[in-house]
Amino acid sequence: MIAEKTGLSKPDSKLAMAFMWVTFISLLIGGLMGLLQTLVRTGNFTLPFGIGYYQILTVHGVILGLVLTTFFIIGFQFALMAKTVGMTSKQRKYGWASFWVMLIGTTASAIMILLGKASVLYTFYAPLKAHPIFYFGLTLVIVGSWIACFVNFRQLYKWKKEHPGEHSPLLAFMVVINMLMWFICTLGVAATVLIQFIPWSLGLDGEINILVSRTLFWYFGHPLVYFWLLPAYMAWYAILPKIIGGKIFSDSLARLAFILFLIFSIPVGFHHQLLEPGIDPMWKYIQVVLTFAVVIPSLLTAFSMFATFEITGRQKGYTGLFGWLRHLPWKDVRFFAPFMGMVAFIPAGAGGIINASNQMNQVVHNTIWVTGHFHLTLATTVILTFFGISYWLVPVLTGRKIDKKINTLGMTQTIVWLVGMFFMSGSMHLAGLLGAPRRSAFSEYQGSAQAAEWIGYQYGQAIGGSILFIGILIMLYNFFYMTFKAPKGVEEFPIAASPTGTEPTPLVLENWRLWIGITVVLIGFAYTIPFVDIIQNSPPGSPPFEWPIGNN
Ligand code: HAS
Repeated sequence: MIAEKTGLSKPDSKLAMAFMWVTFISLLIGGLMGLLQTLVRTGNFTLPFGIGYYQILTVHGVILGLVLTTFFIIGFQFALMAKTVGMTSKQRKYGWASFWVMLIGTTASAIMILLGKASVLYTFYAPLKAHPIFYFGLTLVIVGSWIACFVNFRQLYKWKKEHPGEHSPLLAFMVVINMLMWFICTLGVAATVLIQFIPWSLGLDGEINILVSRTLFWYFGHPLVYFWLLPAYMAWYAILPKIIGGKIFSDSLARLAFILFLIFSIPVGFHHQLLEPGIDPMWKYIQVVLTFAVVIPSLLTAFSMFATFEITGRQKGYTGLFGWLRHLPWKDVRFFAPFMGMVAFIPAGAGGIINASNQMNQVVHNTIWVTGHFHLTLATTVILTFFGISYWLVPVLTGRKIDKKINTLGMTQTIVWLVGMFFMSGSMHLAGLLGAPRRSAFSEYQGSAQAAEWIGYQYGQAIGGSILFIGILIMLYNFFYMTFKAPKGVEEFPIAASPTGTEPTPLVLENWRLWIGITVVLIGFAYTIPFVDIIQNSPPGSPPFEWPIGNN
């Protein structure tokens, strides 16, 4: 009965729900660490039991930035694929294999961090060295995610064979683009972990080439941010229109935006390394130009969202320049949370463009401005959209319905989150402009006059962090309520229809060979010469640097 209306069978729901559990447990652990960090940075709080600042910073970054996101995304995408193109029992088995491999990897890495043997932050920059099990754990997380990639590829392939000449469902197309991008970019991080970090951490290799490791990391690190963003865009393009009572603005435009992400999101990693010596400035310049190219699909998305809202409003009879804004379902959390995420993306995206501009990057690089940037992009735009998705997805998976109580709590949670983030991310941006460094346990720098300018903002961060922690507690309550307490029933799996009477989507948009080919050529162009140069002109490698336990 439930399967008929939501289109998800019980076994499909169980699989996606397993990923949701890890997501929300991660939210609790990672969020608590974030709260502790902001308290330490006020200068008035010391961590108990010899726990180190960099230890909790690593837990925070790894659990929220890598674990929560990857589990939510893969679980959500499995649900989308099951709904749109179906999932065979064999594919589901592989889906479970991906879950367990990722979970074992996560647990192994988390144990090492908690034991104080991997306080290397989520970027695990060399020459900071972690226990080899930390790197093995990360490898398993990647391998598990690759299993999910191939399940998704297989699902679409099978559907296409059974529906010759038809366009793939938009959401399935988007999932496959995201997983293709993920697969290509994780090859970089897998290479540095397997070839450089693991032998080095086992003591088989005395030294590590730092620039090679960071270049391979950022080859992965920037597409990683779009791996987080694209599932939010899936919801914006194909789910929100249904929630507001409209249709997708343009199927072709949505597909084009996703293809542009595939092509342009990878050959841009140097914009994270603009201040690093050893990379030819010409290649940095080329990758900055490509970075500005990857802004285009986000601008297309902004245009498409405004068009969706306006067309739907006018169809409902709202007139005037901005009259159509009134039709939006402001009291429906499934719309309100992602919409506020969109609004936050306007300043967040502008911040990204500042970061990418070479001269301005000199001002903000390695300051807490960058931390402010990713709390606005990832922790506001993306996470608020993920929360918004959870308000219908979790009830769909548990066979319950979103009720008035959870809707009101969800609205409250969104507002608490926005207020908390306004203080925390706002303070980070401002302190960063005054030069306050990121990744630092210190607050007063032994009474330095310059650091005194930052203290007020550090209090602002602690106030924001505390409000955000309240937001986390509300969200966890909501998750438990939707899982165990909400009234039983059939919740809608909202997927919008494509517009009628428009030009058909061009077939070339599904020419996978063409798009993968262009992606590979562009990566080869942007990376081959500088990478060979980096290897040929390397300075001596570095021996490992390890934190003592209690790494304050
Ligand atoms: Fe970034 C650093 C550049 C987007 C995440 N970024 C980071 C780091 C993270 C991160 C985690 O070039 C730190 C990494 C570390 O640990 O060192 N970023 C960009 C650029 C974009 C960008 C150009 N970043 C993101 C997104 C992230 C993310 C998205 C996570 C999800 N970022 C950088 C650079 C650095 C960096 C440098 C390195 C800094 C350094 O020196 O270390 C672009 O993709 C942004 C484009 C976005 C837009 C906005 C479009 C707006 C839309 C909303 C429309 C609203 C509507 C509703 C319709 C152009 C789509 C409005 C309705 C109303 C009624 C108002």
